[in-house]
Amino acid sequence: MRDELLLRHPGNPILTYRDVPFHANAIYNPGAVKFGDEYILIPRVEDGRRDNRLHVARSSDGVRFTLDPEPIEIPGTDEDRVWEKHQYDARVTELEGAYYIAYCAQTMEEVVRIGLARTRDFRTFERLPFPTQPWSRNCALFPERIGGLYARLDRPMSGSDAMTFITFSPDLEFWGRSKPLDLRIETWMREKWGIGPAPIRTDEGWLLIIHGVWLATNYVYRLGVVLLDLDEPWRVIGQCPEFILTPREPYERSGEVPNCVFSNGAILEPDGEVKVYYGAADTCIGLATGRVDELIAACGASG
Ligand code: M1P
Repeated sequence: MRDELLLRHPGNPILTYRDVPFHANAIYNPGAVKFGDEYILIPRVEDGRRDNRLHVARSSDGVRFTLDPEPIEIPGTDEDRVWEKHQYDARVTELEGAYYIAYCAQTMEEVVRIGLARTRDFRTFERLPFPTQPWSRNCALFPERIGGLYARLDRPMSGSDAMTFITFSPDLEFWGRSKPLDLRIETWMREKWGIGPAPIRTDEGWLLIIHGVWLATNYVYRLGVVLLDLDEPWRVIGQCPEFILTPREPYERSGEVPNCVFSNGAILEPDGEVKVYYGAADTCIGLATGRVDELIAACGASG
């Protein structure tokens, strides 16, 4: 049934802990990208100790994925590794012939900042300097330079006043010129909001899927969509007032974090279909699809 702008895949959930080839608690919140003919997901896998690592999952059809048994290895110093007790919420951006993975890097004491890795083949990974200090989450790079500079989105950890900022860099090492995104806060996202997958370029603007949180007895996580100006992406030029996906199915309603749909990976297909991969209840992975023109139109712009 289609009651929002995104249509759930009938095979949902498409990945669960049963698809993990070792003792795991959960698999969710995957980054997503097309790599040649292959679909790549980079999910958050929670092992039997509940430690979080990033793995690569591969598919030829975008629905049936096989998970690499070993986590992604990002070479680094002992100092770097302090930040690798947990790695999660990877967002993948194809940029200038390489793939950049921005992820949450969290210490044993639960201090979290953004880590950044680069790959060209999804087999070996290279570490780049940490782009943020603590406390930062929900980060993705734009897939092209803006005004000659690399650009990223990220948000301080939490809280209803936590804003998402766009920040620029000449070299992916030194970052500055931060500007907040001027989003309108709707009721369903009143507690907090953050970005979803990396921004998707369209002729009408940067299509940005977001997540929004409402505090009922507990948090309820939903998905929404906005459109950013192509040249001045801190300017929101369209915003869908309604959520585009809300927890309804049993696997979204119940799990480690109930009533949660959270996406950090989407793929725009050549025919205009948008595949949105999402974590359901911080437990498993669902797939929902929409049409790019309908998502743009929902933001109040013509598609
Ligand atoms: O548990 C729900 C989500 O909580 C966090 O997201 P945010 O910082 O935006 O509230 C993340 O831990 C995310 O992975 C998780 O799904």
